[in-house]
Amino acid sequence: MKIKLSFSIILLFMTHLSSAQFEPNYDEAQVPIFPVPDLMTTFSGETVENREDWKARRRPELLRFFEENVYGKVPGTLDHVSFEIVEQNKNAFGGKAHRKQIEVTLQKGNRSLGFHMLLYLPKDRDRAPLFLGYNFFGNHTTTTDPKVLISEAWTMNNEKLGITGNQATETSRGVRTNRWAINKILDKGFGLAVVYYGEVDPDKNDFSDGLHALFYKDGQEQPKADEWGSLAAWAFGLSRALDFLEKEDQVDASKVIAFGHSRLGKAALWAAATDQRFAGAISNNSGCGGAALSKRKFGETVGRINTSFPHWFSDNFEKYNENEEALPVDQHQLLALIAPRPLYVASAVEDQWADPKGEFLSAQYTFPVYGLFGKKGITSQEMPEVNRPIHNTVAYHIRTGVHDVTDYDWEQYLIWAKKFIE
Ligand code: GTR
Repeated sequence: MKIKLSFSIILLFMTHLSSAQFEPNYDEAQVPIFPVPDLMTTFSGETVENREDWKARRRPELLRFFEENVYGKVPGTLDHVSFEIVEQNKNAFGGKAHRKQIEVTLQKGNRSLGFHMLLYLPKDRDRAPLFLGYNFFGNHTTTTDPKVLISEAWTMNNEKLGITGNQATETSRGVRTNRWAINKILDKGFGLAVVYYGEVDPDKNDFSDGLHALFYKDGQEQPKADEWGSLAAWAFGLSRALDFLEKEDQVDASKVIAFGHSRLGKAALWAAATDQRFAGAISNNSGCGGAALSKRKFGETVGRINTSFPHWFSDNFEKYNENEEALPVDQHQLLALIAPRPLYVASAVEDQWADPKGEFLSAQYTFPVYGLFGKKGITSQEMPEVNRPIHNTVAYHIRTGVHDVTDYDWEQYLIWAKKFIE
């Protein structure tokens, strides 16, 4: 099928010049007019005619742009990756799951870094499809299972969750079970693998530790301007977790879905964009630098995110602080890098900081690329009603409530994954 779509969409809103630089805008009428960078026209102005064109020319140049100017390039290759099963039990979760805890060790020269993956696999399945995602406060927070190891890595303090002194303890076991519907996941025949993101790269503006330090040349103290920030490091970690899953007989490694919430949703999207072994991706409330369009400047903006979290993106991305107009790409082009694989973008009504409409439009704008592969994207530019999901190869929902991962979200992901991934 030959599809030619000239895709130049102008959003008809008023231009607004904000005097208060980092004041977030929450007024739709103040969203600027901007041309949406065309997915189907190369940087040199040529039209993408078919899927071969997309794969050979357009996809690589977009990927390169995001690598060099947004998330940052991985500066080299590892010398060695090894895996050790440090704990396992065939009767976990009331007998319905096989639990494995794996230490993944990454080596480069004489330096090494280890992180732990917690894996639950449905017992009644030979090779399960699986969700792989990071958690914010440690694997032991995702479940009340007393056998789950507590990370010794630096952890962000959180009084409410009982984490002080940057160290997780028994007190925080199970405090985030609400975000991981493990029973539902297992009951639907899926596995779940989780990793504490701080073991891959601590979430602080300090490049002396974590994955970055592993790759430094002698005397180097931080990544170069076009090299990786923390989001790209976390994405790289997901790929190394997938390296293990490919060796695990009980997992169908061709059906591993990268999942993430918020900053970890940004990381999941970048992982699926850079590593085509991922069968699909789920972005839960990922917002700015994730699924949301940057040029709308609604809620969190590029300048704001680079100021609050200077370590997340490459230094090159700072060129676009208060200067989104100059970006030759926008986040729908990140999402399109995942095509033709299934992609789910989810928002929450009260999560205006993440710009639900920008998340929806960005998912919607990917449809010409999915169309090239005969896959159905989102055809209507109207946002669906609240709690009325659209489940195509590209899926979207906006639910009631706040910035979070809820059972409702997981119920939708499972229905969709059964249809499009399993
Ligand atoms: C916010 C940040 C968002 C999002 C969120 C989260 O503070 O501004 O981009 O990543 O944190 O990860 O919870």
